[in-house]
Amino acid sequence: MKPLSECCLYGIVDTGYVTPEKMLSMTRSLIRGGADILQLRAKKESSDEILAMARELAPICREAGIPFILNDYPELVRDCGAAGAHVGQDDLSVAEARRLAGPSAIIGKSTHSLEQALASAGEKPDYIGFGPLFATPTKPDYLPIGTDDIMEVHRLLELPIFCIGGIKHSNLTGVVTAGARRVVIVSDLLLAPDPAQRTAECKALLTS
Ligand code: TZP
Ligand code: MG
Repeated sequence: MKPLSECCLYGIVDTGYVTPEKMLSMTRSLIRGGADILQLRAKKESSDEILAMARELAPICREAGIPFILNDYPELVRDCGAAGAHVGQDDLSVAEARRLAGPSAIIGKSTHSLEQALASAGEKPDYIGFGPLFATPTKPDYLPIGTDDIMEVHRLLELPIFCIGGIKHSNLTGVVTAGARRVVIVSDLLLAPDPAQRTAECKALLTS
């Protein structure tokens, strides 16, 4: 499986954008476009529904050699063969998520400010999300933090940092110039006319 250190483009298959019948084909499109790591994010579905979806997506990611991460539900990680789980500020602690998901699981944590990133790094997640940089309909209740702290968070922390929130192909060059090395992109990939192509275009901007 691709190590996190080699992951720069993180895609999220979000059921807020993808209908159930498109989940598998969307996952394959993002992989074809070069997504390095994928997450299943399903905010409205039950844990049984999430487990069923995850059991279908995990083998596709495993075959592609990329980590498959569950948003929340660390207790389902082993059951579905995911590589790990992602927890938010109001979810379980990193330690508790790791205990449930298993010692080799990847545990990621959302952070929404420089201060929170520094505090959360103390919990020893495998990576953090940092954002939302920009206002985004995918997470409408969060205040955007802008790009000013991106350089500083990278200077202060060693772990992989994925900038997130309102990042699109059209602003990605600016985000990279502001210091981002890794990004999560959700709606810009999922809503693109050709998600695989959009993924490839974003990947090119991150690896050139
Ligand atoms: N956490 C912070 S912003 C965000 C999450 C899950 C949503 C990012 O989605 P998009 O569509 O790439 O702005
Ligand atoms: Mg959560």
